[in-house]
Amino acid sequence: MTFKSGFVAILGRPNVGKSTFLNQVLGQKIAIMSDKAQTTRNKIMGIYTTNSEQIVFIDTPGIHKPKTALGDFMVESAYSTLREVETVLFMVPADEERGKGDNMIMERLKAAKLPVILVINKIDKVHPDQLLEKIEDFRSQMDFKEIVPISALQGNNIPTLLNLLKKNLEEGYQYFPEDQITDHPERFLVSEMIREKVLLLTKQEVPHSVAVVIDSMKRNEETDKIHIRATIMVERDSQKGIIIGKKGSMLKKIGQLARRDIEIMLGDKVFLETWVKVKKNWRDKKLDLADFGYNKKEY
Ligand SMILES: Nc1nc2c(ncn2[C@@H]2O[C@H](COP(=O)(O)OP(=O)(O)OP(=O)(O)O)[C@@H](O)[C@H]2O)c(=O)[nH]1
Ligand SMILES: [Mg+2]
Repeated sequence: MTFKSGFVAILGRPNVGKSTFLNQVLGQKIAIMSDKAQTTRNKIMGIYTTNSEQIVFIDTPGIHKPKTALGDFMVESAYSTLREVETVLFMVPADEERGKGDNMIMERLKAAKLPVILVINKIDKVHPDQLLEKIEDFRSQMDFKEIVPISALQGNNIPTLLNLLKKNLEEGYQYFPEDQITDHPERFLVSEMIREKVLLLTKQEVPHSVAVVIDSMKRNEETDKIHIRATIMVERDSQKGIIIGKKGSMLKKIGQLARRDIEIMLGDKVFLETWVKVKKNWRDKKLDLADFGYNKKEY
């Protein structure tokens, strides 16, 4: 039997459910998710492997109008995937009107000349009639290879989409070993899980102002736990106060929730120590961006 493989990008505006979809496909959480826009900041590979095929999905930051150097990095890194894939999944939400953001993305997709599958997500939120209108509206804008409505959250129609992708794969290598699920090291996933809890528990500008850096991560022979020391970076003193909370209550909660996820991911007991540090306007400082994992060289 010949082996088939291919690279598939997941692109779209922020908050449409790209990372939720990736995690559903893999049956494992490798990309953090939240109800805040601009959750994903780095491209992240999700590798789906069976006996006869391998699909390398690339989850990308939501495409938006950038207001900071971090935003520039995110949007550029999303578009850069167009040079790395054979197929694009363009994801839009069923419960929102097509907007300028979608139109802008479609212009770039047309120029890339790649096969594009329109994935209409969150169908659990709309009436079927509304869905038909959406399909017609998008069909009039661009020549999609296919249009597939799904619910990434509930898993509806994901097998259909996967089968479609499999059918279109070409003969190719198994690029990654079958037990490899992502290209990022555990350290990255750990820092992301901590950031996810900050997104979950804070609002307004705070989620956008946070970066998480893992200072150290190693097994302690005495406790037989993985000891992790992480620093949560914020942009202002007031944000530091919010992250720490009354008598440290917020930081404690972030740590507890993150530790639970990290233990599941590592399959090991974890001791997590978190610190908070202010780095003024880091989102517009090239050196800080690189230090915090938003390095242009990486895409
Ligand atoms: N009702 C419903 N909610 C969904 C569905 N898929 C995702 N969501 C929710 O939409 C929000 C955004 O999901 P994410 O997966 O973080 O979205 P994203 O496109 O990766 O967002 P960015 O990383 O910011 O670009 C979360 O609150 C999800 O729970 C769906 O099929 N139905
Ligand atoms: Mg995401």
